This record gives sequence, C-alpha cells and structure tokens, in this order.
Amino acid sequence: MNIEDIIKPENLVFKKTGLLTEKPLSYCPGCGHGVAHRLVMEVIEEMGIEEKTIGIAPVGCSVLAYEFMNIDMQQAAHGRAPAVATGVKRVLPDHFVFTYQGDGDLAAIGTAETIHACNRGENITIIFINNGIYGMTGGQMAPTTLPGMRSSTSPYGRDVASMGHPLKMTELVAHLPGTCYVARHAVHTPANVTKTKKSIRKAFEYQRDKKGLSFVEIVSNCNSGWKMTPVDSNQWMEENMFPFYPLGVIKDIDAKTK
Ligand SMILES: Cc1ncc(C[n+]2csc(CCOP(=O)(O)OP(=O)(O)O)c2C)c(N)n1
Ligand code: SF4
Repeated sequence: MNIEDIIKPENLVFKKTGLLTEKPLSYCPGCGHGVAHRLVMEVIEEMGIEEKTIGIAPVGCSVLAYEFMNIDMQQAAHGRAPAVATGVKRVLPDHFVFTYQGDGDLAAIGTAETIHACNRGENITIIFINNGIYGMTGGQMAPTTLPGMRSSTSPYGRDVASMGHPLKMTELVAHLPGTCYVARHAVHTPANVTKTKKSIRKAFEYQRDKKGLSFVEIVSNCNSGWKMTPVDSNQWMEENMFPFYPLGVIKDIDAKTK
C-alpha cells in the first residue's frame, strides 16, 4: 500500500484528537501522563463539551497541561486544584470542571483540599495520576510510595515503621458521601486504555447529571524516577503497584445491586 492510500479518509484508523495541541509533550518517553491526557481530551471531544469544559492544571510533571490541552485551563498552586475547581464550578455551574493531579499534588500537599471537596460532593471530576513518587522534583517519597519501594528520600526502601503506611486515597474518598463514582485504572496496555476511557466518560457523565464528585485514579509509571526502562517500569507496576492498588470500579452510586 502506498502512502496516498494510507492517508485516504476511508483508510484512517486513528486520528489524534483536535483537543491536544501540536506542542510536543514534555514528558519522558514511556511515561503514562501523555496517554492520560489523550483519554481525557478524547472523552471531552466525543461528548462535544469542549466549549464548556475548564481543566485545572496541577503542579508536578503535568504542570504544563494547559499547554497540551486545547480547552480553557486554569493553573492552581500545588495541591489546591480541588479548591480552585470548586470556585470555578460554583461560578459556572453549567460548565464541566475537572482537575488533573499527581499523587504528590493530590495525596500529600493537597490532602485537605481533596478530602473536603470529595466530602462536600462538589460536582466536579478529579483525574488522579498515581506513580508512587514525586516525579518532577527528582523522585522523592510520596504518601503513595509502596512499602519497601526505593525513592530518592527512601534509598533503602520505604520503612513503614518510621515512614508510615502508604495512603490509599481512592479507597478513602470512596467512603465519603459526596463521591458518586470512584475508580482505579491504568493506561499501559490497550485493554487498560479502553477501560480507563470508559470510566473517564462515566465520570464526566455523572458530572453532567449532577450526581456529585467523580474520581478516577490512574496508576501510572514514572520510569525516570523509578530508574527503569519504560518496559521494565510497566512490568514493575503490574507486579508491585497493582496488588497494592487493585484496579476496578470501587464505587458507583448507580450500579445495580442484587
Ligand atoms: C506547596 C509546594 N510544595 C512543594 C512544591 C515543589 N514541587 C513541585 S512538583 C513536586 C512534586 C510533584 O509530584 P506529583 O504531584 O506526584 O506529580 P508528578 O511530577 O509525579 O507527576 C513538588 C514537591 C511546590 N511547587 N509547592
Ligand atoms: S519524571 Fe516520571 S512522571 Fe515525570 S514525565 Fe518523567 S516519567 Fe513521567
């Protein structure tokens, strides 16, 4: 097949969403952030809500999310995205508002903002990227770092006795009455990408239907911070992160119960 045939519209099998800008992503090759960005933007495009969606960019490796996401964005200080999202949504209740946050942002510096926004049931969506460390600043231990996991500030591995237990934010917020949909997924294989996108879609639909706060965690790799190749980091994630952070839908207030 020559190139003219390949680019015929009828032969097109994948097209990048127009809601991602042409700006080259600043992420390390192999990092999950880029795929997560794409899925959020695809959902917004497929729902046709790009003109009335506002994203809140975090601090961390995805601090430049507003450069990559071709929608209205507002930058928040580290950890404060749920508070900023609360304000934006209350001023513009007919708009869709989401935050995009790493685990240092959401589970450490912004623990209070996260828990209270979830507990208040703010009608927003939180996308939480959990790579188990502080990626941007050099791989320091985060509340999500696994027991025994090495980081630049726990070079011999996280010792629970002195450094405390990892914080499972997703299970925690699922207990709060204000959350309507809480799920944990991954984006390192096509099957996982499909499930994650479905959940992100549901999260935005629940926001549309004013059901409360929807929360989607994406367990991701930080191959640079973990000091592994992308392939090794994905395998390490499967073997170590998933047993501790099991994937699946944790709470769905509309799920049919027997
Ligand atoms: C209040 C505050 N504390 C610390 C920092 C420094 N800082 C910037 S990025 C970062 C780590 C980000 O890690 P995470 O949120 O997990 O995102 P990742 O880079 O892993 O995607 C830290 C500690 C800051 N900017 N503001
Ligand atoms: S440092 Fe880690 S989280 Fe940040 S872009 Fe690189 S791989 Fe991704």
